[in-house]
Amino acid sequence: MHLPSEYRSQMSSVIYCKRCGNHVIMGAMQKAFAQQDIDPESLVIVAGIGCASRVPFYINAYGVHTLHGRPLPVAIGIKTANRNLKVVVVTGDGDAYGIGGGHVPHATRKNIDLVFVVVDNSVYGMTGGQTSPTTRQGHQTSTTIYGTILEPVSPVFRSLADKVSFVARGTVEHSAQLIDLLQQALAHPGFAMVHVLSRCPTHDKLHYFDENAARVRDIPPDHDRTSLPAALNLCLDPDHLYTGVFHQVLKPTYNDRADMILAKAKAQKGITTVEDLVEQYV
Ligand SMILES: Cc1ncc(C[n+]2csc(CCOP(=O)(O)OP(=O)(O)O)c2C)c(N)n1
Ligand code: SF4
Ligand SMILES: [Mg+2]
Repeated sequence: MHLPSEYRSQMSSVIYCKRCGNHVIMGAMQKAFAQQDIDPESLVIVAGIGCASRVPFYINAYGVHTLHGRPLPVAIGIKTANRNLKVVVVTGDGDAYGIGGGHVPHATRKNIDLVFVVVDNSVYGMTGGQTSPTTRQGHQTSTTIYGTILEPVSPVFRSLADKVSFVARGTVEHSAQLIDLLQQALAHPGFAMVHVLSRCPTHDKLHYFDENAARVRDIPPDHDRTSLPAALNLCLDPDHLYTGVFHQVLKPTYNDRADMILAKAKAQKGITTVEDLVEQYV
């Protein structure tokens, strides 16, 4: 059995500002890893660029700090190369849905077995609080001083539309629930998206979550998480901002399907060894 402290890296100084949501997220991840008894030797944290994406520096596990918006393709490569690894992507709202937005639907439709933690503080925190894809319409940011014009992207809605096999939302204000959601995501065999409503107190004084705290509700216990229409209804409810597991179904992962195709090809071509395969091309 592992302890949460075993997942703390040797890096002495954490760059996060006071009250930053990333402190809560890191603590929740360490507790979830411990409760799922994940060996740090078999854990890989993959991140892009941004404040949220610095998490791999502070977790005692293998860590890959990739390019801005590129954690998903790197994570897919890692999981495909070594299926024994537990792969967790930590990304920001800008990293995931701005520069990295093109990668998301291709990763989700593969149902690759990894956890995708989207830390949504609704701004580009690291670079000074610019508007991000999830900034709500009318919100003031450092680049939209009269309010953001565009409608925001909804990470939960997009995931449901892409039929992601596990979709959940938590917040940094409800750490016990967040630990539970991360544990469920880690245990899920397939692509598991956890949208975390976070905060950037340095650059976003009027945070969406604070303004909407009264609308936050736990998903009702009788919600049928296997029903996509029921999940969409909860997500689109104008009066409530739901937290919990919206959707979960079991379906073959990318690696499962690759194995099936490989078995079929081997059977049809009579290939049983690597030598048989090479023989076909010489
Ligand atoms: C190719 C490229 N473009 C732009 C940047 C500058 N940049 C660094 S972090 C960032 C935004 C990160 O926002 P988000 O993903 O929401 O993370 P947060 O800092 O809010 O946690 C940007 C634009 C970069 N590092 N690389
Ligand atoms: S700038 Fe914002 S997101 Fe970045 S560490 Fe500070 S509070 Fe956190
Ligand atoms: Mg952000």
